[in-house]
Order: sequence, then structure tokens, then C-alpha cells
Amino acid sequence: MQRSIYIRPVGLFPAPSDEGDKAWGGLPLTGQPLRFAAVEIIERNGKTTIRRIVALGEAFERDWGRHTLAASDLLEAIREPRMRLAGLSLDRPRIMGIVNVTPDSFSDGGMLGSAQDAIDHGLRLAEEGADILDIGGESTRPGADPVSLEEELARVMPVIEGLRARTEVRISIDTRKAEVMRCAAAAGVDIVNDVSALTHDPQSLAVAAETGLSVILMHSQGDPKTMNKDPQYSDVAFDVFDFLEKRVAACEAAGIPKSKLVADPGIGFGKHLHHNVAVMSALSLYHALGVPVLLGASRKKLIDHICDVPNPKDRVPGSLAAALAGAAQGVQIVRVHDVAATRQALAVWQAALSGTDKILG
Ligand code: 7PJ
Repeated sequence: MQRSIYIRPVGLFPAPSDEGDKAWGGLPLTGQPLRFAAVEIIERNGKTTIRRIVALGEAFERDWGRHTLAASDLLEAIREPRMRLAGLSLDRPRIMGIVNVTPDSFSDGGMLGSAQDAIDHGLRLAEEGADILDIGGESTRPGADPVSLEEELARVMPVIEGLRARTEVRISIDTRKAEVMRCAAAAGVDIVNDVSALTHDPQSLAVAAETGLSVILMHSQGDPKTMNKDPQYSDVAFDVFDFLEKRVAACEAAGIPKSKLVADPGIGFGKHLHHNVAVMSALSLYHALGVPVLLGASRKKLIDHICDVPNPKDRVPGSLAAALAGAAQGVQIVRVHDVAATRQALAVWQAALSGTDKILG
């Protein structure tokens, strides 16, 4: 099912969130020290999409006819402060550091061959300022082969156990398998990160609910092996919104409250370059889902497509630009390989934006 109206906050500017709701001063965005000055209203009918930017005053005064209820729900979702995620406040951009435990992972594959290396890597990222460590044992990069349950457990469990014993930092498990979610939860992870948004494994919705953990729902089209061959969308940014909205509803129906969910448009997952940049330029749209938004663009192929950098290790500057572009649209979590560099970039961006050095803790 397709929505017929979407609302995207635009004109984001820094402001304390406790200032009251003066329309002329913009409206607060998801409880962050950011406000939005206007909204883009998108009306969609089949293949036709009409987009226009209107000032807040006009958005409120106008008669939206049959769209009125939908429009006010979306606006409410955009403004509402987000709850803490696994205890983490989301009033400033949080950094998720990537800990790959896959011999074939595309950007640091092979480097973290042993569990001890992965644990050391995770501890280093925590020291560099990661708020969350994302541990993954199944490479989901385009073209990757699936991994058996036994192999995936053998890769991730020692790393989860090792890190849990040594750091207080939140840990997420990047998996599509219900059994991995169950074992990881028992070993003390805080968050489930599923690139299939709990669609790959028929058990995963129930198991994720049973664990009581927070869940990151990522959009993807097709399976990793073939997903980037010929992805099809009617209008990618909005098709992704519709998918994520449905997955949020499915989670709520399964007993996972909205306050435990995060939405991620899934850069590079069943998307060509023009799809990826369309999604990146529309990121603030996803605040209307009413849950925190995560962006994962670190060292991804889109940076190569834009700038011709075949080696993922050379894509750090592009990754930082992507993280800042996300932060500028109010994204609450960025998933990155280069934690120290991202932290530095976000801190300077925030200081320059707000005129104070007191924002980033
Ligand atoms: C993502 C992910 C992402 C979330 C991977 C890579 C490929 N999980 N797992 N979002 N990407 N939530 O790191 O390039 O973008 S694996």
C-alpha cells in the first residue's frame, strides 16, 4: 500500500528544544536541539508525485481536505521527542562503530581474523567514542554468500562475550537469524540490527519481541547475493518510507513497542547510485515514522560511484561527508567504520552549527 501524503521537515536550524512551540521560531525536531522552519509536502498518487515546500504557517492554515488527519499525525511524529534507545539519549548524533567478524567483509575483511582481534578492535572503537558497537558475522555486502547458523554463531558469540565482559558500551548484533538474536540476547547484547527488518527469518519477529531488546529495521530490496542487479522502485525515497512504516506496524503488532524501534533506509541494499542519493537527500522524511533514524553509508560503494575511489579504505572523507549530511537532516545514529574521525567531524560540525562547544558530551 502506498501513502497519499508525506511530510518532510526542511530548513533545519539549531535551537534549544525547551523554548516553546512558537510557529515563527520553527518547530522542534524529535527532541533534538534542532528546529525545522518549513515542511515539504509530498502528495502521491500512483506514479505521480507532487512535492512542494511550504512555510509552517501555511501548512497549519491550509485545508488539507481528506489528508488532514494523516498530515497532523505525521507532523506530530516529526515533533515528538524520541525515547532513550537502550538507555542512550538521542538528543545528539550517536556513533555506532562497526565490528566485522567476517573473513570476506569488503572493507576490512581478513584483518579481524580471530575473536581476540575483533574484541581488541571493538574496545578501541569504544575508546574512540563509539556509543554502540555493531557486531556482525554474516557479510551482507552485495554479492556475498550466505553463512550457516553454526558458522555465524561461532564467529560472533566469543566476540559478544568478550566485549560484554570488558565494556559498558551498548552492543548490537547485526544478524538476520532468529537463533543468533536469541543467543546474542542471552549473552547480554542491547540491540538487534536486522538488515532485512525482521523479514528474512520467519521466527525473527517473535524472537525479537521475546528478547525485549531494541530493534533496528533496515530497508533492503532482494537478497544480498543479487540485490543490486536490477532494483526497481516507483519513487525510491517514498517506497522505502512505505516499507519501513509497514515494518514498524508489524513490530508493534508483534509486541515490540515503537519506543524500541529504529528505522534505517539501507544505503546500498538493493539500490543503484541514483537511488542512494535520492534517499540521502530525503533523509529527514523518515522522522515522520515516529522512530529514531539510522544512516549507514560508511565506506560504501556509492562513494566510489561519486568520486572514483575503488579501495574502501580510501573512502573515509566521503564517509565523513555522508555522516555530516545525515546529521544535518537530524539523523540520530550513524553507523561507521572510522569512529575517531567521525567523532571529530561531528563535534566540529555541531560546534560550528550551534556556536557553542557544550553540545557533544
Ligand atoms: C548496514 C548494516 C547499514 C544497518 C551493513 C556495510 C554492509 N546495518 N549492516 N545499516 N550495512 N542497520 O557495512 O557496508 O547500512 S553491512
